[in-house]
Amino acid sequence: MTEPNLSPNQERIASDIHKLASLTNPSKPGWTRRPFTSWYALGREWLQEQMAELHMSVHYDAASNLIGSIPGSESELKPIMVGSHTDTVTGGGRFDGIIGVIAGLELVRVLRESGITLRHPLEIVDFTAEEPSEFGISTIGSRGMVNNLTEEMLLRQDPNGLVLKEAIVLAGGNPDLISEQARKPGDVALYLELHIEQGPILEQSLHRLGVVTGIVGIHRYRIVVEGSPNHAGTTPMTMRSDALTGAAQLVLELEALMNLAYEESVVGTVGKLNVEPNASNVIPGRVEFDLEIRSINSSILVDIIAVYQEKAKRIAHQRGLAIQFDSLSKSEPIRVNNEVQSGIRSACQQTGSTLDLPSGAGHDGNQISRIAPIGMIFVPSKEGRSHCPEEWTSQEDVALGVEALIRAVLLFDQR
Ligand code: HGY
Ligand code: MN
Ligand code: MN
Ligand code: MN
Repeated sequence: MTEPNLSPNQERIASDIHKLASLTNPSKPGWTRRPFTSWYALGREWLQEQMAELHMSVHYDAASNLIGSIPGSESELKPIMVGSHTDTVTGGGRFDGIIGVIAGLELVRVLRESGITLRHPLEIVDFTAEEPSEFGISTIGSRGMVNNLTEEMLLRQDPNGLVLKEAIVLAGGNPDLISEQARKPGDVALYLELHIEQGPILEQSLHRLGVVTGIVGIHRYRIVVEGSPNHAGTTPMTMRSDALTGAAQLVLELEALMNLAYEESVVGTVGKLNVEPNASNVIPGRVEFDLEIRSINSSILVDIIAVYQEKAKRIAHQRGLAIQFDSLSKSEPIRVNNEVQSGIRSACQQTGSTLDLPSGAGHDGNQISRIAPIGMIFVPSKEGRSHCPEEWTSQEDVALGVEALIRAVLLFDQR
């Protein structure tokens, strides 16, 4: 029997990427579609239309994830789930998350055009708010799908006073049903995600497909440094409790800690910082910043934060500051199980040159791995850039990744 034609349609994929890129906030840099915004709703409306055109049954689950599904020939089997996210960081690119959802649409189109019916039911998911949201939490939809959103998280407010619970309702969910509807271990046969690498390894090693071996855990904290606001001209240097110079020392202390040697790679970043009252002639009285550290080894994350908090206490004492640490969110590192890795590796090797590598980015797979085996395929990022307008992956590489994903779904569907 000749192999059916599994090659995805490059132009169709490119036009889908182009369409979603047009549904972004023009007043922001890059391609910005923040969760729970009108641009996000427009993007999801378009997605729903594509799913409906493919005769998928479309619904929003209790956590407001958008799900398109098609039945399999053996309805008693648990679904294979393919997905990612269509929200972006502010000033983000056109590919992060987006290619994984569009790959799901293209998978359904190729199955239809090749006359293939899977044994397993298939679900294509756009997970809500994978990126760190204004509520300080990332992977909101996939956390909700596996019942990993605490009541405290659901009651958090964004800077405009919107409560996360309300935001989920506005996005099509029903938070009161999250725990009742949550997926449990065994409810999903396998979760697969195609994603850009967002790093330089595939490009530098001249490989076109990546078999993801594991995903880092991310621990995020909000730190508030309280000093005393005062006149910038009349306050002697020896009489200041300057919240910003204290915060600056804390940021550099994190960098120094990250540059020490550990048995596994660790990275740490402060990417968001607010100064109050933020006036050139007032000694800053209060600084609030978000800090995150990432590693594939969770005990390193815990140890480093403990060391860092001790350093922060010393800096606070030396500078006459008060420092408060609040945990924003934690995701645990995960390893992709060997059976899934080998299935993905063989699907990729039938498609293009393949390399095993870990993910330094977090993904919805961190959450879904709590209830199902997960696997990921990477495609190269030009110069390793991501979370910026320069983020780029060629349409040939995207299409190759989609083909590898299609092959992986067919391979696992037969198991
Ligand atoms: O931040 C991350 O790791 C991912 O891009 N959300
Ligand atoms: Mn991202
Ligand atoms: Mn992503
Ligand atoms: Mn190789």
